[in-house]
Amino acid sequence: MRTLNLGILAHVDAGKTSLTERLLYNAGAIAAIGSVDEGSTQTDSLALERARGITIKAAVASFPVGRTTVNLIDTPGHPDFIAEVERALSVLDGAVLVVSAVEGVQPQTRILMRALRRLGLPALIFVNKIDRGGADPARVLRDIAAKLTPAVVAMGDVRGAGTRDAGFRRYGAGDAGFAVALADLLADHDDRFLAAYLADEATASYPRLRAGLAELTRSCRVHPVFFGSAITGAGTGALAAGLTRLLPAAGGDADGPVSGRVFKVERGPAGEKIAWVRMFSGTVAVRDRVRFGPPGFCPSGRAKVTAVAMAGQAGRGTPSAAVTAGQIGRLWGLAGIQIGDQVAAGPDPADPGAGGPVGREAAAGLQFAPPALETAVLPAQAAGHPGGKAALRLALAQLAEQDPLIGLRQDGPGQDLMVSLYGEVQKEVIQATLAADFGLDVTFRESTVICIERPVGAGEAAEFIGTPPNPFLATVGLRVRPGAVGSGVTFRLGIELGALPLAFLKAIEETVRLTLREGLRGWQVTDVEVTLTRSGYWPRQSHAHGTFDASMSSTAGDFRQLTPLVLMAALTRAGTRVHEPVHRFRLEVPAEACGPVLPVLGRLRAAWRPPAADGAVCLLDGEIPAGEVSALERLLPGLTRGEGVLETEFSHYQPVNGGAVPVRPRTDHNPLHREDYLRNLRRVAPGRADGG
Ligand SMILES: Nc1nc2c(ncn2[C@@H]2O[C@H](COP(=O)(O)OP(=O)(O)OP(=O)(O)O)[C@@H](O)[C@H]2O)c(=O)[nH]1
Ligand SMILES: [Mg+2]
Repeated sequence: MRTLNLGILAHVDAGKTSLTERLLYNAGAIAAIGSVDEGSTQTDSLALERARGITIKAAVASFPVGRTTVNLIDTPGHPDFIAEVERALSVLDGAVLVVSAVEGVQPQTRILMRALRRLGLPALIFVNKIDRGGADPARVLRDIAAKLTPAVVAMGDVRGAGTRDAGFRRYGAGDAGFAVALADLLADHDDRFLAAYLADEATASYPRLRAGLAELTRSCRVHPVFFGSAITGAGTGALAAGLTRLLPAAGGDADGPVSGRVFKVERGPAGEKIAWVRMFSGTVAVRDRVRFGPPGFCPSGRAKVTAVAMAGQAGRGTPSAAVTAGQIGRLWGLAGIQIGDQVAAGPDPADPGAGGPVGREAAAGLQFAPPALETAVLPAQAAGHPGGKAALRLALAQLAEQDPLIGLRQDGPGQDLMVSLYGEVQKEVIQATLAADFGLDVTFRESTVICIERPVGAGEAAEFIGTPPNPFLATVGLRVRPGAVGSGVTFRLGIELGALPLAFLKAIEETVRLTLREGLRGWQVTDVEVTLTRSGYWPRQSHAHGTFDASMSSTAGDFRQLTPLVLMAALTRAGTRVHEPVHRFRLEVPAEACGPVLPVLGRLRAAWRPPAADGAVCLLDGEIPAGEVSALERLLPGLTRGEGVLETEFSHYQPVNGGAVPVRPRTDHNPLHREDYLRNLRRVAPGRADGG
């Protein structure tokens, strides 16, 4: 059997979950078809999803199509849950992008299509809801070509659009128009075909054209468009056939080195951790020992797999089960594993980065913007229950396992529990989940925007072993300078590899990354290059007849403690500037509302291009600080009698206040400023300060 790991992506409510249910039913994987509206589908299985009728978590369902097992990942469409899509994208072979035949291309559709094309991920487009009143397949096809990509081809036509009897007819060899469209497409993308075709039109036999289309689809150069209805089932058979004919199957060597990627973590009935893994190479079986950790990092954990089940299998699977290259499976027994981790086996590689990240992230970093908001989660009954906060911290830590982007941390004078957010709906989901699963009542502070710090210039610092006041048995020198925009944190070696034991090197790099989570003003420092310029240690040694003596031998702990001090000193010399996220926006308002809207945009610090009139509609596009978007969303209905349509998407970071005015620090618990530097050295390790 071949395997196809398929994502279903779309704007909220386009019909992903309904389509998933229909495909499962068509394939005989379920006996009765469930409904989103009745809360009975396979993939919206959480109580909250059923109650609200929206997808919150990505869910996997499997079904056969001919000789292919399709592992389908149904993703949420609401932008607050984009992190779920992000994680799914890294394990897919192909995707179906669903577009509503009534609403057409929507803001999230464009964002998703851009991500698919950036990743080179092959995708079919399914125009759903042809049975609904107002469905206009021809208009939506034009919309797709204009707003998503011109490289599309309709795979059939629709009869009776907008009625319960709407049907889809697949084009075949007899449809001359289809053959011409395919020949044009191939000629556009394939010079050899064009030359042969010009010499002799008979080259374009129908099988040749179909084979050419499959090739262009697999290489993500063309997106075939199907039409249908998840509710009536129209067109869904043709789509299923298209999945196996047009999308590539999963590859990978089952006997190769073990390499997999965790894209979902959940808890079983007894609270046990279950990791969903996509295997890219090798095989993992029950009782295998595996190691795991973030991509490109040294492993953060090692454990024995206690049970394995295939994606479509119920329960824990059979004891002999294994998951192998190309497949998706569930692994039990890996207590410390996290979403995004890479799974490997065998001895540690000499170079922690060896092998590199697997999955689509290997080709490109994060596809979507990180959360732009943060808020404090407060236990509602904190006053009466001193244990309330501890219980809340535990519960939030469990939520963070399943969604690391919430970035749980403690902050501020009251050590509030802080989480990062995409939006207000995510807040409601966190609140409802804490109540239902943990019996915890919480409230939130008002969300505020998350900024970043970027270094302004270069700065260096060093501390030497055995040289007071350095109390640690370690020499660390670091240079900080600005990195390219979007490059994150780059760690470089300015010393010879081998000059320092690998464990110490790892300790320094990990500590550098950890320390940069809070810069001089408390925000994450990013787009920064950190170079290790000096290093030194005392080898393991003992007194004459004694055992290992920590007072004369360097340990990784020495490097972990010294690195933040040196790094913050270097960063202080470099200086940092606080940047806030900025969104691109596109606003459609009735022409007469344009006048009143502009001053409001100005107050919200937006910048825009001259408005364009399109009949009775005024189109505005420009940029607005992310922190002002929710205010605009609140004001818009009143300004436009409910007719304004706003699309926003992360664009870039800009210096707060143009960089002119110093920004209030985010927290007050980053004490490592230059004047405190030496004082801190003594304070952090008083025991060592004299003895070292
Ligand atoms: N008439 C009609 N309604 C549909 C069709 N597909 C979905 N719906 C309805 O559209 C609504 C949303 O469907 P879902 O399947 O939940 O959409 P989704 O894309 O999974 O939504 P999210 O996961 O929340 O983004 C439901 O009320 C469905 O019954 C269709 O083909 N025709
Ligand atoms: Mg859904």
